[in-house]
Amino acid sequence: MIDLYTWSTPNGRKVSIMLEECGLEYAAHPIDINKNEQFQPHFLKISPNNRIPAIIDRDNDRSLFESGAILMYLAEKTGKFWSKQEDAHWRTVEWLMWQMGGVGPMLGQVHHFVKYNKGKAPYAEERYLKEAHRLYGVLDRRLAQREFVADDYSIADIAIWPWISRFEWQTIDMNQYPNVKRWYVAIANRPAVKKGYKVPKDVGEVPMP
Ligand SMILES: N[C@@H](CCC(=O)N[C@@H](CS)C(=O)NCC(=O)O)C(=O)O
Repeated sequence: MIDLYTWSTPNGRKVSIMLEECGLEYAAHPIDINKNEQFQPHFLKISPNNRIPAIIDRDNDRSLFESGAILMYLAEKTGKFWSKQEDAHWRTVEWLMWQMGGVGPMLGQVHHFVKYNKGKAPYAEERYLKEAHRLYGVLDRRLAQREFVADDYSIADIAIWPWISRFEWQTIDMNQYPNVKRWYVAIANRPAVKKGYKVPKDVGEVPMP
C-alpha cells in the first residue's frame, strides 16, 4: 500500500500514472498547492522542499519526494517500466533526467509567464517559449527514430508525457511536432494514463491535439 501526496499537476500525475500502470494499491491524499497546503508540517516531514509529489510506502515505511526518484523507486519495486538491459537502462535514465532538468523547469516557466502572467515580462515569455520549442524539437527528433523515448514504454515516457499534456497552456501547435503528437496520443489512450490523469481529482478528460 502506497500513500501518495499529490495535486493535479504534471509532476503529481507522473506518479499517479505510474501507480496505475504498475497496478499498485494506493491512496491519494490531495495537497492543494493553491491553498499552500504544501507547507503543512506533516507534509514537510516527508517533502522538505515543500513540493508535491511525495509518497510513503507502507510496506517498509519509506518516504520519498522528487518525482524522478519516486518513479525510479516504483520501477525497482515492481520490476516494471525500467529495462534491466544495460543500454536501455541508461537510455531511460538519460531521458528521465532530461525531463527533470529541462522539460519540467522550462515548461513550468512557460506556464508561469505565458499562461498566468501574460504581458508582464515579455523577455521571459520569449525566452521560455523559445526553450519550449527547442525541447519539443529535441523530443520530436528523438521520436522520429523510435516508438518511445528510450526502449519500450518506460518511466522516461511517464515523466515527460504529463508536461506535454499541457501543450495548450504552452501555446504549442502539436502539428508542428508530428512525432511528438503520435507518441502523445498513443500514451493518452492507455487506460492507466486516463485514470492516473484524474488523480487526486477529476478536472476533465486528457487534452487531445
Ligand atoms: N522537481 C520536483 C518539482 C515538484 C514541483 O515543482 N511541484 C509543484 C507542483 S507541479 C509544487 O508542489 N509547487 C508548490 C510550490 O511551489 O510551493 C519534482 O519533480 O518532484
